Amino acid sequence: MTIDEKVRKTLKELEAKTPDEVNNLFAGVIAAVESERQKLVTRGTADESERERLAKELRDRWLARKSGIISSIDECWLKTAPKELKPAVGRAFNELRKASAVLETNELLKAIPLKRRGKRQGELIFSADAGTSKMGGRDLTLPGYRRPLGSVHPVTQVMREIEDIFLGLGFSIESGPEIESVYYNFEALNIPESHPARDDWDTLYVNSQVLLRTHTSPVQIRAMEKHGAPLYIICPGKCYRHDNPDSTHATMFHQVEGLAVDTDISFADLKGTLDFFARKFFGEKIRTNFFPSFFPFTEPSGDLAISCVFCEGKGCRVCKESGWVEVMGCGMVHPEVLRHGGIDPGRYSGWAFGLGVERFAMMKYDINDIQLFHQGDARFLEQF
Ligand code: 2NL
Repeated sequence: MTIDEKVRKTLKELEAKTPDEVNNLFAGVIAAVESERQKLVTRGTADESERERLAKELRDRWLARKSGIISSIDECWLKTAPKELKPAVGRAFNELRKASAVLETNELLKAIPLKRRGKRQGELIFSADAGTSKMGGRDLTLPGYRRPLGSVHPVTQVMREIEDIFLGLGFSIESGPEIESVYYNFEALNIPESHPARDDWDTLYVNSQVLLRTHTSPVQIRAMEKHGAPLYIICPGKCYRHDNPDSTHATMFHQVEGLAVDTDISFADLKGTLDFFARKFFGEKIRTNFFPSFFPFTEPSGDLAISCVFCEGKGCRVCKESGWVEVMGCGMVHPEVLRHGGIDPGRYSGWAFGLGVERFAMMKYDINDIQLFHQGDARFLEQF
């Protein structure tokens, strides 16, 4: 029963029949006076007008001549008390009157502090049982701990650099799920079940139909389905392989794949675009070369090589004395793959490429171990 309900009942209804029971009842009321006052004093108010409003509100709730709690106690408890209880009720009522003098508006105004603060802070102080042992004496108004500013991860930096070059050429960025279906990761890309990439060794399976994508190509299939042709996109993101980790292999790595689909797209467009991209990324001094290669999703397929940045093409250990370093795979999109993306290969053609971001970062910054990117060692990361 709330205090407001109690004071509207008679002593008989409240089953207070002895002086002790009457005293207990009044003790409860005096405790309520003190607790409601304390709450307001601890909370404080944001400004004078709020202080006046809240002080008057509390004063009227208890002391208002007609409808206040004290006058209700007078009416319901004192006036209706049986003769034999009257002296006890009278004494207790006088005690209550004295105790509730702290609720006079002037007394409250003196006791309630002004606390200037934001809304959220006000809620915290109000709700966190301020001043009680629960708060453990903590000062919620102290500033937080400052942490040193970090830096953008080198893989993210390189990924953004690659994105910027293609955005400048009018490409859009697409992203998609890292947990993929066998269909989007393999079947739609013309990778038959017998292909070595379908082997358990290379792929992390969730179950027989669901896996962690081994490349970002499934995003490109999804984009073809969603937007149709013409389409100029790049797909950056995380990929996963069931590989033994070493200095050039990691279970998780990043890829950027690109796709251009339009009427009359030729291998010349691929060569021109990727040559432009490689010069922007590695510097205008480098030269590019395309070597024949094989991917099930492109025909013909190629590997793009750049002239070795260490020996400038003369031949060294890095380029295995060839003068060329392979940097990415590419090719003309296989007609079967266009069809899986819902695009008519009789009308449209396209080129595509795929590159490893960690590998690009290793070439750019002369890093010899891919594991360094994923170990989170600040001594390594703060160099970028
Ligand atoms: C590599 C090779 C490549 C592609 C990725 C692609 C995607 C679609 C259609 C056709 Cl939807 N091709 N992607 C094409 C050629 C090579 O990546 O070794 N990347 C690290």
